[in-house]
Amino acid sequence: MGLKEELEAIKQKGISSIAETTDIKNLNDIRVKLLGKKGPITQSLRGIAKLSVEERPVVGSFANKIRDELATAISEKQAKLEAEKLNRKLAEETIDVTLPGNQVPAGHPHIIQETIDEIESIFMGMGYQVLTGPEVEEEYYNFEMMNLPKNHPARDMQDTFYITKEILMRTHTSPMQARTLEKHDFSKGPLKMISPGVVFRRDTDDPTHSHQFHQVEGIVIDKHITMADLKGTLEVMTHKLFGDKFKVRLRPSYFPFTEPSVEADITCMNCNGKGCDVCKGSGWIEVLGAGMVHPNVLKMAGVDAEEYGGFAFGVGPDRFAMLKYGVNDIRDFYLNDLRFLKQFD
Ligand code: FA5
Repeated sequence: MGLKEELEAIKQKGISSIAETTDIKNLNDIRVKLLGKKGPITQSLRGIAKLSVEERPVVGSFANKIRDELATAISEKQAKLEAEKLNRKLAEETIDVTLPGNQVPAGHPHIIQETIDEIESIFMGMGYQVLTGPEVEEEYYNFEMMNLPKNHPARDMQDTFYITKEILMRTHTSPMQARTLEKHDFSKGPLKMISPGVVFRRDTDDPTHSHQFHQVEGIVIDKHITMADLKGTLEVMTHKLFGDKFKVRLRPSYFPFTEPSVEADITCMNCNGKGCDVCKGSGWIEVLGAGMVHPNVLKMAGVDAEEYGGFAFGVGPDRFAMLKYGVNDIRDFYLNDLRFLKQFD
């Protein structure tokens, strides 16, 4: 057999083994075997020396052509096998979009937070700014600036967690009245502010009392503000929160930082006003304290009490949430029992 025929036979054999293989690894072995240094083409070219000078370049370029053809056949086959492999993989991994998805449990804001958010949006709609203040507060702002000097008997109304003699856990959000009054520039307009937050008292826990609860303070100071403005504002708030579902009553009360002072009660949600354990037999739940800001509070904060005056209130959103969602024990809000919380999803 001449060298050319030998090369042609190598090519045919190579082409058919490339065609037969179905495996990329095996194809690679074929490449090494056919085209490598020890492969049949290189081996047969050893015989080129025996050829005439004219024949050598002809057979040499024929050998190169065969090598190129085999290399092309191998890479084409490789591309084909890889495409097949990819298609197989894609077919195996097809996603069945009709299968039901995995439910990811999602949380939601606590209902007290939702109640606070609702109160905030009611007051923002009436042009109030929303500010927050420190929970660890100075005795000076919590009491002194609220017209409760040292040894004032009304300090006992709010049993206090003291950290030092001068630092305490705030017992109400009212210190935010003093803090904002001090800073407010009345030449730029009236003060209308609410301040939500957590407060702390050494109260004994019961269905309507917790030692840690929330308040939303409110204050409006301008010229010519009257008690009727306070009443109207509280009516708007309760109406927007509860609709006509509950009755609201205002009764005279006492706070050292307001004069006159009132408290507002709402029909007990548990007994609908008949009297039960939750409302201690009264048929009413107290939800807020309010009044006309005492001139001493204004004066201490550097505000001209002759010219300016207004009202303030402190509402208990925990009690609102009890009424709104029919919860008859405030402690349920703080136990974080998922069975309780999930009811409000
Ligand atoms: C005050 O704390 C006054 N600072 C409110 C105020 C502000 C009056 C501005 C005048 C002007 P009182 O202690 O009554 O007031 O609390 C106000 C509201 O907080 C109550 O009406 C009630 O809704 C809620 N509250 C009071 N104590 C508790 C408690 N232990 N647990 C849950 N809510 C409470």
